[in-house]
Amino acid sequence: MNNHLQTLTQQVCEVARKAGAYLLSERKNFSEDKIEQKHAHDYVSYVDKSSEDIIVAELRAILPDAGFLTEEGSATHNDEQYWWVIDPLDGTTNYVHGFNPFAVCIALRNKTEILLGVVYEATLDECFYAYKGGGAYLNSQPIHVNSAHAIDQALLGIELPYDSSRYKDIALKLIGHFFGYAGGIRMNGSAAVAICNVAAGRWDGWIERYIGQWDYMAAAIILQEAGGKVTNFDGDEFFLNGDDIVASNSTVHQDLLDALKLTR
Ligand code: LIP
Repeated sequence: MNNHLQTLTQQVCEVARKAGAYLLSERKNFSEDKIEQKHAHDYVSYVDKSSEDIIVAELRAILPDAGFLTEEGSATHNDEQYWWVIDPLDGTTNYVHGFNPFAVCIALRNKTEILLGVVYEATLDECFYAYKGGGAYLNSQPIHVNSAHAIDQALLGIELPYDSSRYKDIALKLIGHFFGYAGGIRMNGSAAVAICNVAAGRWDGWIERYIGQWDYMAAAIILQEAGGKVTNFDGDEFFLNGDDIVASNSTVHQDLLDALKLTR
């Protein structure tokens, strides 16, 4: 199984790079009149949809029996044993503003676990990937969290989801709690790249709710394989079907969960 997963992961990296190259080339001609709004401040364009079409077609050829859960909903899953979880463009708001980062995210999961994940950040040509039991990598180099950082040294991502009405109070309390207490606070507009930043030891923790499985699934296994910890807001490690994620270098995980208790 591991040899198979390793080969499959390399094939998925190629698919993600292909979609990433498409995103980069389309950005040269992108203009605001091509944007549609899904909900308030939640954008989509033909670029997200075409990137998804490219990915779905390639993955169908690689694993014909697998189903799909995709952000733009162009393919579905029923009772398949395995299914792909795809965000064809994570960081859409960054993309439409000509800002970075943005990424292609592809994970393969079953009912109980994530088997592999690939996050390709096209602007820096950074391909993060992992498969179960195989370690985590950035462009073929092994990556690991920085578990030496305690909370007062920790660089934390406190991201702001589209759902401002439900999250505003939580976000303000988290920022109020960590500002001046943690080493620093950032937000970058891509859940997947943020979690990979933790996996690569650049950031030490990250929190967000009201996100899709496609936003975090691929990055979550990359972080786990890099020695980090991923749970939901209650600290439960079975987070796969939820919309709330706490990701960390392990060391600061309890600090993040404790801070979330203060928001209730
Ligand atoms: C977005 C992100 C962003 C997060 C949003 C959203 P999209 O994904 O990753 O960081 O704050 O809630 O999920 O829409 O760009 O794929």
